[in-house]
Amino acid sequence: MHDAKILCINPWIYDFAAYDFWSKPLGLLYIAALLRQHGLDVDFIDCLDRWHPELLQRQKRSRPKRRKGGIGPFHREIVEKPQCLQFMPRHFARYGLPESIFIEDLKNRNQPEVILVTSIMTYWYPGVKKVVELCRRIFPGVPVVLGGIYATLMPDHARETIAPDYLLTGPAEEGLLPLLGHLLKRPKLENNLPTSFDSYPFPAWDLLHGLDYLVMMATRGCPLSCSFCATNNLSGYSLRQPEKVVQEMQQQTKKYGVSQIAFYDDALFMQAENHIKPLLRDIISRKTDISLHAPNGLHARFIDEELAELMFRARFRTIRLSLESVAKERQRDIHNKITPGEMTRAVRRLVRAGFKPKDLETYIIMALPGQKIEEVVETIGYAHSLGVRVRLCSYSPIPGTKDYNRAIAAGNFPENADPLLTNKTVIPLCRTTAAYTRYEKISQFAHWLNERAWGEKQVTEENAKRIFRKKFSV
Ligand code: B12
Repeated sequence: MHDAKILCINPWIYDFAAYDFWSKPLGLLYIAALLRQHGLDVDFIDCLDRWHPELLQRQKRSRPKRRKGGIGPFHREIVEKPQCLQFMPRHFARYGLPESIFIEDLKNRNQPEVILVTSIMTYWYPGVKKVVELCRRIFPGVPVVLGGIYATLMPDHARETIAPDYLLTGPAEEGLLPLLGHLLKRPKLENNLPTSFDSYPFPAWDLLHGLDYLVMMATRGCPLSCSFCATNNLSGYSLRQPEKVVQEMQQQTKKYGVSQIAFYDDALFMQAENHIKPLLRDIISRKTDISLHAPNGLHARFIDEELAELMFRARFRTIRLSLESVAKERQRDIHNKITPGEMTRAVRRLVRAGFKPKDLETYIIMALPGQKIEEVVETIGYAHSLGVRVRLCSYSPIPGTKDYNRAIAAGNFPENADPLLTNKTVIPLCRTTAAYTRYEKISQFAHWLNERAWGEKQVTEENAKRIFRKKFSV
């Protein structure tokens, strides 16, 4: 029997697809560490736990399936597709622990005094709802506090749909400790609130069953304000001290016996001279066997020769460069983040530093408001001509962003839509089977080109367009 005052829960994912691409509930693990620092007894259930002993036993495995970098598949169970997603020609599934394991996990615990539930993507809210319903059934009367990204971006929807006892928006530290002080009748909890990201204790990774990698942030937020992105609505922008980040890397990888680290930063390369460069030099000087992954898009504009070389020597293994689009008007709109010329130079520098082009990936965005298919095809052709792999991202309209409001004003997205329709897979601005099929073809085209990335089979930019028209357009 566990006997914790505070039970933290990371809910399931409900989606058409999900894979553990370095997916961890970092925010809630920070909160758990912070509460412990304040003397509270904390327990954790991660519905996305691939290391759960009972799950592994049912799968007849001693450890989860995993690929290079520690990533791997979640357990998946097909569930009924919600009404508003019926037009999608795909199964809808719950990813993570089987429900029965989660229920057993709750029942095996003494009643906590407070339950904290996090939330991530807006369109994953059914998992949050399910978790809160089951908690209410098994621990009636225990207050449930909801926070996280969905709760911050759509507080009204969350209050109505999830009906938590308390909902806090934004970074937790400001409101949570005073609230717990009130609920647990420990007013002293309000003292010693962390003043900066560096004054947080390291995330409480020991609360998870097993780890194949760690995730980390060297910065928080982003100084830009791209029209499709919600980061500015979630937190301010701040940099951690490079030496604190390296200290965390060294201590935590040693403690947990892992060597893979994924950065969750939105703007890892901003202010490179006094931040990422000294940070990488420090890592290199320690001669660690740590591999670094950057699954979030990197700003290629800041990759000069020195940074490219530092990235190679510091063992970056996953490099995703944000390109978004080569169309000029689009680039203006998304804050002039990168021009094709800058992207070409960054790729050349990375290759000169030792990376193979096919190990580099570019993020390209598709299905933006008013974006023609030709713009996407042209951007794909350009990226392929650099020899790099293309990673297509379809646009998810995020409440509170400029593009979300524009989409509503232009009649492309319903006001007060179910957040399930903000799922990138459904091509939210179209929401039809035909549009889904059309964009699937573009994904297949990108995949086809990726198979030919670099070397003899590589296709020229002009040929790429022709091949698209001949083989992949509908
Ligand atoms: C890391 C990340 C990812 C990771 C995975 C994250 C995961 N855990 O699964 C990867 C790279 C895979 C990813 C993918 C995508 N992502 Co992403 N991602 C992020 C990012 C950069 C960081 C999230 C994070 O962990 N932050 C760090 C922690 C410390 O912060 P936090 O979770 O917010 O926690 C704090 C507070 O929220 C609060 N809190 C948290 N929990 C709780 C609980 C309680 C009780 C309380 C009181 C408070 C509280 O306190 C915490 C500490 O301060 C955010 C942007 C951002 N700045 O948040 C986008 C973001 C969440 N992603 C977004 C998008 C668009 C995507 C993609 C759809 C991109 C695409 N088009 O393909 C994909 C979708 C993946 C999928 N399968 O559907 C959007 C949200 C979309 C949406 N509709 O909800 C965001 C907001 C970025 C943006 N562009 O605006 N992403």
